[in-house]
Amino acid sequence: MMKWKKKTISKEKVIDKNILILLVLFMLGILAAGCRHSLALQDGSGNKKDGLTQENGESDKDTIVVGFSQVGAESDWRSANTESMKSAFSRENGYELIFEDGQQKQTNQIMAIRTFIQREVDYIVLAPVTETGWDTVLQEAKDADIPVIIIDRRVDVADESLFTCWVGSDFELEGKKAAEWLNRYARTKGIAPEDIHIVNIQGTIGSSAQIGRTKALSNAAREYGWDLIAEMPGDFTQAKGKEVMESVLRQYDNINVVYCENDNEALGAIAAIEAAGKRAGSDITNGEIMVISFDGVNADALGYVKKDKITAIVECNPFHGPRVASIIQQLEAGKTPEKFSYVDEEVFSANKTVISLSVDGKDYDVTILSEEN
Ligand code: GZL
Repeated sequence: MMKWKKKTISKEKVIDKNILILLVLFMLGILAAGCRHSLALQDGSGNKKDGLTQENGESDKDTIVVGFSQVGAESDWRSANTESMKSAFSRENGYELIFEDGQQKQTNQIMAIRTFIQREVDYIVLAPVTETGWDTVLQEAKDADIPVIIIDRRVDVADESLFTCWVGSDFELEGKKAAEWLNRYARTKGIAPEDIHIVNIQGTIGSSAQIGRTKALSNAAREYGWDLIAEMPGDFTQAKGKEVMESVLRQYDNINVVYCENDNEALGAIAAIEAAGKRAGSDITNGEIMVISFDGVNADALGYVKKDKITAIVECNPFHGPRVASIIQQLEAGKTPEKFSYVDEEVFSANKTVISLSVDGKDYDVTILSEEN
């Protein structure tokens, strides 16, 4: 039987071999980590890949990929609108949402749309910061055969085939409701039109919401004979609303109505009114300053309505997500959805002087808010 001879290996050789094994293991570890990292980037785990955040992970072939360019995060309305879109276009609902915050700059939104085109998304949804300047990039999306759905504000384009559908509000109607509420209040209280002295704190200049709400007020002021003292941009933000109100209070001592084109501006304006030692409220014949606003999303603003610090809010419905998802499902099924669809909206007040109003031949009930509801 063959004896096994014990083979002795020198100590140096043993150390060399161990170092070699360690080196190979180290290299394998590096390799494995590298792969893991690149897989993470490809599995859409929400890592920033190309400056865009993937909201809900990598898609499989049945997933509908939607690129959404949002205006920004300037107001509570905007946050609610974003939330509505993100919950509608969730992974559970069969979507991969690529979300891009434009930070209220059209250049950012145009860049995002071009990235969506490069990534060959199935649909592009655009909430445009202002109405003009979209023709070129929407033509690029059309050339890439990607349907574009516009939400919220409008786009002013030469060729309306550049977008498939639009979902949003009738902003001029919102303004007409606010103006009609004030008209009925003044008539009921016996306040002469020339004794109504209004400042308009406008939204982002050039946005459909600003254009429509401003137009409605200026037309009503002319029709009813109100004194429209000033119109100044408040950018839909609380800070700017406060700044503008501080400025006009320094310039004018007869302001008795402030028309704020969104709730965040109204909260800022009320802070300025109270800091100036004045009172926000509907009793304008006794020196209060009436605040009228839009949106109805911000809880503080709705709380102010119940306290009559904001006299009336015309609702602007931010919940576009389900409607846009329904449009995409119709398109996926080869159907043709309505080109323009409007969301339903109410008027909120705690002041029972006006419980209904009529605009363009249509009647609208005012929803009376109280501490109970
Ligand atoms: C209206 C929307 C406006 C809101 C503001 O649809 O575009 O922009 O009224 C928001 O609150 O900032």
